[in-house]
Amino acid sequence: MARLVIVSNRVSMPRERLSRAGGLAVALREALAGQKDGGLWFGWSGETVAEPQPAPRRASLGKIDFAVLDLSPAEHKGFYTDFANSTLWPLFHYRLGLIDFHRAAWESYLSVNERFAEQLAALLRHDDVVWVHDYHFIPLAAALRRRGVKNRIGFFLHIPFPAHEVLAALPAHRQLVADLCAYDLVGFQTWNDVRALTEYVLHEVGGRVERPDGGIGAVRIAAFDRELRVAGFPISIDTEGFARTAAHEAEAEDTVRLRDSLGNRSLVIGVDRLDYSKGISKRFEAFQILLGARPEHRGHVTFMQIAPISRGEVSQYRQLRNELDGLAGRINGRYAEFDWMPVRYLNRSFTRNQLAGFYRVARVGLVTPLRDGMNLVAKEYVAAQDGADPGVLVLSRFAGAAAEMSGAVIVNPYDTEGLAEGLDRALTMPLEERRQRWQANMAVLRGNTITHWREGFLAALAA
Ligand code: GDG
Repeated sequence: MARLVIVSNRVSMPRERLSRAGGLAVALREALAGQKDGGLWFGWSGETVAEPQPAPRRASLGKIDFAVLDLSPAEHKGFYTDFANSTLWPLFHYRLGLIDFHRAAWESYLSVNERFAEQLAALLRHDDVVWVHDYHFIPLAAALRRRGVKNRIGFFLHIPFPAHEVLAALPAHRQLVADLCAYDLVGFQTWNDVRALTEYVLHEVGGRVERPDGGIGAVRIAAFDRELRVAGFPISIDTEGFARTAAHEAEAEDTVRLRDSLGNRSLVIGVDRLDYSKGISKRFEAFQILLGARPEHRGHVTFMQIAPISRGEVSQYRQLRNELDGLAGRINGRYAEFDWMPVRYLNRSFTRNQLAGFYRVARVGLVTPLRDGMNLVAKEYVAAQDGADPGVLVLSRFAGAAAEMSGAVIVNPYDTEGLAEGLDRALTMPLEERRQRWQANMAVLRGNTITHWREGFLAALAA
């Protein structure tokens, strides 16, 4: 087994508390620790300094080495805020109206990728297998290839890949896709994303696309003088681990406090980074419609939205925050009673264990992104349920998870009245149907855990 090198924007360094980290950080660390020849995790330190040192800062933990680079303030603005978060993020989430494209930001994105490639190339051994993550580093393989790197390099995109004509709104779309083709294997969350890239390659580039016999397995693409494979690898969670944590947390102090605070009201829960892709405003509106149209729910349902602040440096995120503050205030102002508050809106984060306990208390998990690569909250909510009396997942058709969660109540988040109906259906669903739906979802989650995802990708990369 060759050494595994993982590249991601944020590196979870040895000192960081994994209780606050996402399941992905844990899974990647496990992947590195599990390699016989050890692993290297390379990326941004998360720090911005006036004059970044050229060479990476190193650390190690058992068989894992860490190497991180700082960004300069200009790089932080150009590469990270303006290009990754204000151009690629909205574009890939189909929000053309929110894009703020500037050539200087694109140049900064490319030059940070060049700088990172330069430093990484110096650390690589000839038989390392490299696995690059997410939209911050699409051009990295091409930059490594320019430096003579011949290693196997795979890429996994955590967010959706947009349809041809949406992607074409990016002035640099052709170069971005050409750079993507420098990888040996490109993994997406869903086969819908795979289709989006193949359509682009066929119609925009005039490349070749070869689907495997029987339609299952990686698609082969030939374009920009390169051949590569593209496939769907739906990311998942540590299903049994999360289920155990939730069962254990059922009697933890905070879970009990939450349950006591509800009395015999049903809890609807939403947990998201405060991001416009998550459809939180539509969700608030739908809850308001539900209370208006179905007065029987008034006083009997509490909606708790946990939304830690994210990307506060981007103006659209600040606007969203103002909008949600207003919506929560208006709904509570209009419907609250002296002994019941319809919306509990919390701009703070909780530990994974606390969240697991909260999910378990909730009768409904409300996950309504306007577009989402996968959405792990949907999966965590399902895994956290008590199988004897499970809650219902209400899920947007635009989350990657919708392709797998056949037991969810599937909604279109743009249709707020339909969303309110879905919510009503979930709140009034009989026990037998809740159990059947939960079992269907849980069977999928047991058959596809984060370990399956990781091993599936690495096996395909090695093949
Ligand atoms: C990107 C893609 C894709 C949330 N609040 C707290 C907290 N969380 C955890 C959740 C979950 C994770 O963060 C969020 O994952 P999502 O998948 O829901 O969304 P993104 O952050 O947008 O992730 C997404 C994912 O990458 C993986 O490929 O699924 O589509 O957009 O695990 O539980 N965790 C803690 N406290 C919080 O308050 N500890």
